[in-house]
Amino acid sequence: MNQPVITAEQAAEFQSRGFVLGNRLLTDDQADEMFGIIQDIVTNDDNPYHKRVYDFKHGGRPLLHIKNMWKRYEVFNNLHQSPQIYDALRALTGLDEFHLWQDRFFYKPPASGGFHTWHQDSKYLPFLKPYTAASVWIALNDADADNGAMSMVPGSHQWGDASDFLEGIADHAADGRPLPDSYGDHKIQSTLCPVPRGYAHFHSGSTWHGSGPNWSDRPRCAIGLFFVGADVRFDGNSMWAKDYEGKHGEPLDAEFYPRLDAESIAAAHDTVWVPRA
Ligand SMILES: O=C(O)CCC(=O)C(=O)O
Repeated sequence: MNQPVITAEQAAEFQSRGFVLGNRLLTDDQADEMFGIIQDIVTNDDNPYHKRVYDFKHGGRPLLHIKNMWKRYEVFNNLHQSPQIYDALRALTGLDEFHLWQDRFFYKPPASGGFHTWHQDSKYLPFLKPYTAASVWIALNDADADNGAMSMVPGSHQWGDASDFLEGIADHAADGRPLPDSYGDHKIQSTLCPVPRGYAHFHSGSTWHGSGPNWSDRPRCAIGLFFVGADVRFDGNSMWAKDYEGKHGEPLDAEFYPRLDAESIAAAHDTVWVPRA
């Protein structure tokens, strides 16, 4: 599929709201193939990665995840090299060069699947400020209100580091409890973000978001790809730095964090690159 995942209108929406639903990225067959791989990992004891599944377990309900699927399976390795994702990132951020910081699947089992606390991704990113971070969240099943789609707070990407405030309301996602009316001078109004299977949803690293439990009899599975601008510098002093490769103050090493630029995308797909107008 080669249609753009993000149009100019969608890029403008991302810039003003901090998130946007993009267009279809994967065919149903591609989404099903990825879902099948993840479903096997989480349900099959004999799968080599089964024991490496982590559980956020917020409120005691499972929210299963593994990072760096790109290192384990070719289909996931191909995903972050998609020219559509690269084009979308350029349109959303105005940058031309990125690193994949990590990918991570998020799996909520039918009926028991748990919520994800309200948070900003930037809290967990060990980089010296300022930097640009944007995530692509690709639904591998239809995600909706019943099976735990994400919700986002429009405009919150412009409100700075709200970690302390968000910690106080993190568990509101457990039961759809409304958020407080305001944060400082800002009015808080969360919005549910359903994503059909195969579609890509984008959010900024600073956007407030969370997701509810899976009350349905369907699984809810997605693969999230977390990208940063290639000009980031690793913050070795961050409390989140310890599990990652990197030297304080240095750029990211493409061996551990694949680099996306015009050259890498053209090489991956043997296509002629058309620069942005
Ligand atoms: O899949 C979810 O419910 C949460 C994912 C998330 O927080 C993210 O992609 O940043």
